[in-house]
Formats: sequence, C-alpha cells, structure tokens
Amino acid sequence: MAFDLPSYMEERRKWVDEALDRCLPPPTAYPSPIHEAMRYSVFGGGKRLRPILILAATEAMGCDDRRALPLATAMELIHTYSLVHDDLPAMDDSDYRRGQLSCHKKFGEAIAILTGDALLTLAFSVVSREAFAHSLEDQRLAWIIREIAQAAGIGGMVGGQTADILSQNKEVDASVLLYVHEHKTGALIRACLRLGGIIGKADPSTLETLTDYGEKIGLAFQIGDDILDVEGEEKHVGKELRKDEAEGKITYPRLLGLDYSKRELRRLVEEATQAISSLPESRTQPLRAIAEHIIQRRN
Ligand code: GRG
Repeated sequence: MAFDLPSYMEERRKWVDEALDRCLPPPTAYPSPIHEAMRYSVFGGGKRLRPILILAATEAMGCDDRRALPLATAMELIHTYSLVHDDLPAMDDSDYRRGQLSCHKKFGEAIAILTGDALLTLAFSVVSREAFAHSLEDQRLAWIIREIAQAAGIGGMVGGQTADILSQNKEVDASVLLYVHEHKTGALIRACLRLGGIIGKADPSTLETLTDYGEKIGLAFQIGDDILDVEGEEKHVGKELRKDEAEGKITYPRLLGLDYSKRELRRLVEEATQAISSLPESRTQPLRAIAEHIIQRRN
C-alpha cells in the first residue's frame, strides 16, 4: 500500500503541538504579554517540518519515534524564534508570518525580541528537563546540546542569517549563496536528521547517511523557498511574497535562473533519496515521502 504522507504528518503534527503546549507557560502567567506572544508565534500555523524530520529519522533507526519528542519540540521552538526575529524591522521587516500578523506587529518590537530570546532558551531547558525524565546518558545529552547549539548559532543559522543580511543588494557569487542557504536554513534541518540518529543510537556510518540526506533536503528546501517567492501564492504560503527580488536578496533564481533552480531542487531530492537507500526500506518511507514532498510543496 502506498505511504500516506498527509496522514503521517497530521498525526505527528498533533503530537508535536501537544508537546509544545505542555512546555509553554499558560498565556495568563505573569508577565502575560510575552507568554501570549510565545504561544501566538508557536501556534500560528507552521508545517512542523523540522520536528517531523527528527521523528522520521528516529523511526529510520528502528527506535520509537515518541522518544524524540522533546528534541522535536526544542527544534520547533528554535525555528519559531528565528522566524520572530527574522520578521523584525531590523531584519526582514515582514508584517505577516504563518498567515497572521508577525509577532512584532501584534505585540510590539520589544516583546518580539524577548519572545525570540525566550523561545531559544526554553528549547535548551526542554532538552535538559526531558533528558532527566528519559534517563539519557550524560555524554549523549552533551552531544545533543552541542549539535543543537552549533546548528542554531554562529556556525549555523545565525552565521547564515548574518551573511544573508551582509550580501543584500551586493554582487555576490554562488559560493556566498551556498554559504547562506546551507547555514541559514540547512543547518537546522541537517541537525534534525542527526538528532534522530543520535537518539536512535546510529553507528557512525548511518549517522553520516542521515547527515547526507539532511544536507541535501536542507538545501533543496531553501531552493524551494526561493522558487516559492517567485511563483508561489500568498494564500498558501502565509507571508508576503516577491520580496526577495525587490530587496536585492541573494537567491537561487536571481543568481542562477528559475529553470536551473528547479533542476537543482529535483537533483538534490533524488540524491537525498539515494543517500538513504542503504537503510531498511520499511523504516524510511516517511523520509522518502518527505523528500518527494519538498519538490511539490506549495507552502
Ligand atoms: C534570526 C538568527 C535568525 C535567523 C533567521 C529562518 C530564518 C533565519 C529566516 C527566515 C527567512 C526565510 C524565509 C528562510 C527560508 C526558509 C525558511 C526557514 C522558511 C520558513 O520555514 P518553514 O517554511 O516555516 O518551515 P513554517 O512556518 O512552516 O514553520
């Protein structure tokens, strides 16, 4: 029987949302505006792609994917923080995100900055708290924390975002484009695959396989995002489109053309699928279906 990706994603999305709900303080907690803003940003839509990738990678290891829920929750908190900060006037200056007003438009800039800070730190608190509950060994916990910090920090997403801002309205070459995409978006996605491998006790070669898949779909996902900015529909994407060109953003279509970008996206997805062909087919159905979905996504 064909694998039903929409049902798979729907079920995992529910698990992740329930876990997010458990870890976020109630909106009425003092000081309430920030708690409201945290929940507003986290629950304002979102595909939950990164957490679902962690669960799918854990399943690929033959491990109960629910074990990875705290890590999945943490990565969604970090991703949401990055979106809240990215929308700020000092960065992308976006009024809409996930089909609703962006956090600073709704709650003001100061609360939006603090909301991002709070989501980022809460992520690490969730990982350490849940590690105690599941008696994760100290070394594995330290490894997990390092992976997350590296992917989110200056060697990953923050570095990519910085290079992206610095390259705006400048003539830059494909190596800068690749740096931006691999760091700004790719690093978190790559880490999600590795986290599934680490929690599922992957051997070094399997961890490399998952990393390879993660790097390829991470880049493919960002190329897809660049293409959506040119060809997508705002009602599906939930944010303002056609901004990249107007703002002199460095993107695949702008630097290498739309046709090349589409071919590259397809090539990366094929290579990602090929990379995991050495893992048992019965356990990698979600990873294969997600890779294919990246080609067709409309949001
Ligand atoms: C502020 C340190 C810092 C980093 C910001 C994520 C990011 C880095 C910027 C967002 C800008 C952007 C459009 C990136 C393209 C890829 C991307 C991350 C899209 C949003 O992710 P989705 O599509 O969003 O998974 P949902 O809302 O579905 O979770």
